[in-house]
Amino acid sequence: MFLGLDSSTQSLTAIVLDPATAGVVAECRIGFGQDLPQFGSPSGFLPDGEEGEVHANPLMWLAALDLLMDRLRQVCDVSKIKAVAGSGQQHGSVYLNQSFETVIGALDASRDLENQLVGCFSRATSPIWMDTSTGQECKEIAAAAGGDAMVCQISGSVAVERFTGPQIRKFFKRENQAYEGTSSIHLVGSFMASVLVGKSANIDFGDGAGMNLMDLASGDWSDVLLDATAPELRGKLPALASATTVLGVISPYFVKRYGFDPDCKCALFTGDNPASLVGMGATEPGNIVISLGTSDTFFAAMESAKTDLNGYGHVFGNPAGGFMSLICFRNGSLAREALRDELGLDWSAFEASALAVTRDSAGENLMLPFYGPEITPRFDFKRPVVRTVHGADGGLPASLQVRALLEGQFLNMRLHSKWMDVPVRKIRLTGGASQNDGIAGLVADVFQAPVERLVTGNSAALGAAMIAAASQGLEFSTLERDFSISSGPVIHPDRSLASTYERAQNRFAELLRDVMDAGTA
Ligand code: ADP
Ligand code: XUL
Repeated sequence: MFLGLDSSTQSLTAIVLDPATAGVVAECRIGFGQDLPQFGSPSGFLPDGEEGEVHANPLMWLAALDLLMDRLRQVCDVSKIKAVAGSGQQHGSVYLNQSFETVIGALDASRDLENQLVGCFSRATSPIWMDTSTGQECKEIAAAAGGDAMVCQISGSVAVERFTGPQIRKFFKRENQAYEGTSSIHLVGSFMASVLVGKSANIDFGDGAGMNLMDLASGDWSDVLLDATAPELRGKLPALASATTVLGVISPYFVKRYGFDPDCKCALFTGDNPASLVGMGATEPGNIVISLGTSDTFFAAMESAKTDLNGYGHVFGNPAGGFMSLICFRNGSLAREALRDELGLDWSAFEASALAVTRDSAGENLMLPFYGPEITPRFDFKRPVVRTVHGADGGLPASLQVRALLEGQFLNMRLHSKWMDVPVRKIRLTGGASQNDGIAGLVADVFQAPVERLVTGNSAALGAAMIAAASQGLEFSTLERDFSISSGPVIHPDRSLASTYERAQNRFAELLRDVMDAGTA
């Protein structure tokens, strides 16, 4: 059996699969808000950060790992697991002092991880992907490295606020002594992998490309970008490797405390999106994946590494080899939740609202669906902007507001994915919101493409388990055939709405331009 772990924004999930029976044997989830309320992070991060800062407590991820393992051993025989791999929310970084490697190399199975690692951090909290506070550092990095085009050409993305390099630079500038006392900097995923294997783990090409530090062409850290970011940085970063690299066997801590086989292998952790590409059966070009998690993402395997100079698109390593493109939208589930709560609905009423409205109202009422700063397009929105058919703000019945928000989200996605220049022939939908039929139907209509969902909901954890299996010699193509199985009927678009959404997209683009040009929202 193979175990995949996904350490994402709001939860830590495990999926165990058995290739012999092509079945998922067990699935467990720890929700940071519900299961670990003592960390004061109802949505997985520390609320009320100033100036766009969004941080999380890395001790919470460790507490979740102990809790998850404890639950997992109650529902499956973990001694049969041959290999583990994982994924983490991308870009988030963990800053460690010199005691880290010693502590993880000699963990005491009678004490929990949180208490043993509490002294290993040179920075108490970890900036995560929602952080928009490093605009200045992005400018400085671009200037030092020879301009945006150069940063994009080397790393696959222009310098981006949430990416790790700009975050590291800000730490170096503001907390210089703590930066100097930092022996190693890990991504969320490589940090979790290090704890599992009991030594510092490599960063994989999928997650490494989300740092503005990796040279896509060589698969090594770029000296130009390292120098533009912070001094002595190479020595603090783990080496890069491909996701299926075997790091070693699982740490004795997990053998003694939870009953793992001492010979259980650990492969790398990649990013949640690259892992999801695997879980969705999309490692070969052809399927577009839309993931509706805390963030919404739009991604696909690429024939060749094409970059987006507008700065919205990214190129990451594909865990099965080659590259993938990705665009990330910050106002995903949290925006849907905000409107749901404003209207006093639950998800089924939200779904009913999206399904209830007639075709006549398709694309009529426009909403810029942003409840807070957005990264695609990059703008400090404060609240949604609504333009009804009558031109006035607000005043719409609940069902039309739900429709306008969802249409706005997918029109924005459609608009900003044009640079990829790939025909959207088929969409595979995943993430917490993908089970919502109202949402899935609107994705099909706005993109005018058939939508499929898969049997397994958490495609990142599934993909991670598949990477664990691939690290032991199984073929990705076989694993995708057996595990990336679509559930239920394909959702077909209403073709009569093609020109409606073409027009709506143009109107949406105009409204967006007007609001951004005016500089306020
Ligand atoms: P992440 O991996 O980023 O933690 P998930 O993919 O697990 O996120 O998605 C979690 C989100 O899914 C929740 O925040 C919630 O807003 C959303 N969600 C769950 N069920 C539904 C539903 N029926 N309709 C719409 N959204 C839903
Ligand atoms: C991708 C991104 C998010 C995180 C959290 O660039 O920032 O999707 O990976 O899921």
